[in-house]
Amino acid sequence: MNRTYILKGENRTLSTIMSLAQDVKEAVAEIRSHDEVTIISHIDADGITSEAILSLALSRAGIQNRSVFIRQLEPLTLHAIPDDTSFKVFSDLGSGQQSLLEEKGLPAQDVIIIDHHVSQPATTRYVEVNSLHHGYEKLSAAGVAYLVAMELDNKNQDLAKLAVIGNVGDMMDREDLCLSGPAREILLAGVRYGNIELWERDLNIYGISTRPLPQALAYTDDLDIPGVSQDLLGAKRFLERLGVTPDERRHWPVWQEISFSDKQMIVTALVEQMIAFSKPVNRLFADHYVFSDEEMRYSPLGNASEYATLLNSCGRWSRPQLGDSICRGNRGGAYTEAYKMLKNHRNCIREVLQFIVDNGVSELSHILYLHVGDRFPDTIVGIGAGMALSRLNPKKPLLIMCVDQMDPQNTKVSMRTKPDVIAGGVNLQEALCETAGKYGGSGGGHRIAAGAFIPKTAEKEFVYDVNEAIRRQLIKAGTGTS
Ligand SMILES: [Mn+2]
Repeated sequence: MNRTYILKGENRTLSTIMSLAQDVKEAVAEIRSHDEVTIISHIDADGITSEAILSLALSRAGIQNRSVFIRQLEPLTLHAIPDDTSFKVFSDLGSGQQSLLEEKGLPAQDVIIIDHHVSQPATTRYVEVNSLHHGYEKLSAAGVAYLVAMELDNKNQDLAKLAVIGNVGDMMDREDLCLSGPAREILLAGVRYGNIELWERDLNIYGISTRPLPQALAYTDDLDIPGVSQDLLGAKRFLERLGVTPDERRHWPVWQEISFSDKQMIVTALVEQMIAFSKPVNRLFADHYVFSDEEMRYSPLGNASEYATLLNSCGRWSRPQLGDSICRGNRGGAYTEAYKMLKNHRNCIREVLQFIVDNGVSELSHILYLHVGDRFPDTIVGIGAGMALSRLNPKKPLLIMCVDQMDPQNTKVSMRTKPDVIAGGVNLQEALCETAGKYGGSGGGHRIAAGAFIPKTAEKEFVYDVNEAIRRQLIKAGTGTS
């Protein structure tokens, strides 16, 4: 709850992470032997930061490189991978689609995959540097990319900031409310370098740099504060009672500019309020990663989670290069453009969320589901689903379907759930992959958030089968009933 620069764990270094370090070392030796590299990366915040880290590190090492961003590695996007002699580095994608790389005719010696998604090996044995293979579930592709960059040259420590943004963008901090394991080591490297401030055990709200405090308090999904959560007027009254008020232009302060003593007062009042209503306070505190090197006030670049949202909005709206340009330090025109994307993105997510809340979801024994048709771009439906979770039955994963814009004969499926559901034995990635495969579709992702494409005609049975798959998972884990 203070601006602390915690350096605990200083005695542990990245080199203690032996097996992963070995893979990184071998990958870097391979990369070094090529003088022309193509980076193929994903369009979300983790993909964009991974690409920026790799590209900057390669350029600094004098290795010529170019980048290609793709929405998803699938048969339709394979053509984006250039048919040239350059060495191909896949980042934040590739592990789960190795058979496609094989189909594309890429030989094993021309490829390295830097990823953290579940691996689906093909006959061709591609080299992967994948954090999951070493038991790190909370290290995203940008984290692995940073390890690669540091192995190339330990002067790349400034890039830890981008790695933190990528990890936060992929929610690696959400379960524990802080980055942990190697991702935390990377964070601490950035703190030592000096472009990251660690605000430990601060208030767990989203939007500390740009969101007026009443909004931030009322609409943070993670919290359930009686009289404040989901109640903007209530949040304003709560703050006013404490003497925290808008200025003469009726602008409320943002959390980042509140004084330490006011922060303490607000947090104390929140704790009292929650305890009075017997609400658990275990998710009231979270670490924030603040970027004091960003000079603009009220800028979404001021902290890792808002920075990640800005990058996501560039990617989701087909401008990943714009996000990349921001990561490389460009501001000015690039920033103005990216900020416009962010505004648009936020409005659209709000609409998805409102649609879900207004229309309600259907409920099966083990999941909730909804079809949103073609109302929203399929790239943001999953984000809306994640945000809707806290307003629905938190015990059941949410499955949302929408029309696949690339091919309306297909349906895009997004599933999201909460950490305690995962702790109970649920694995969305497994459930979707296995069920989609049955209908000739494909899936991928993580235990807590996953997606799939299926033929439109299979929708109805698919939903029931996923419900079954989740039921089986719970039984297997001994936490479910038949
Ligand atoms: Mn990722």
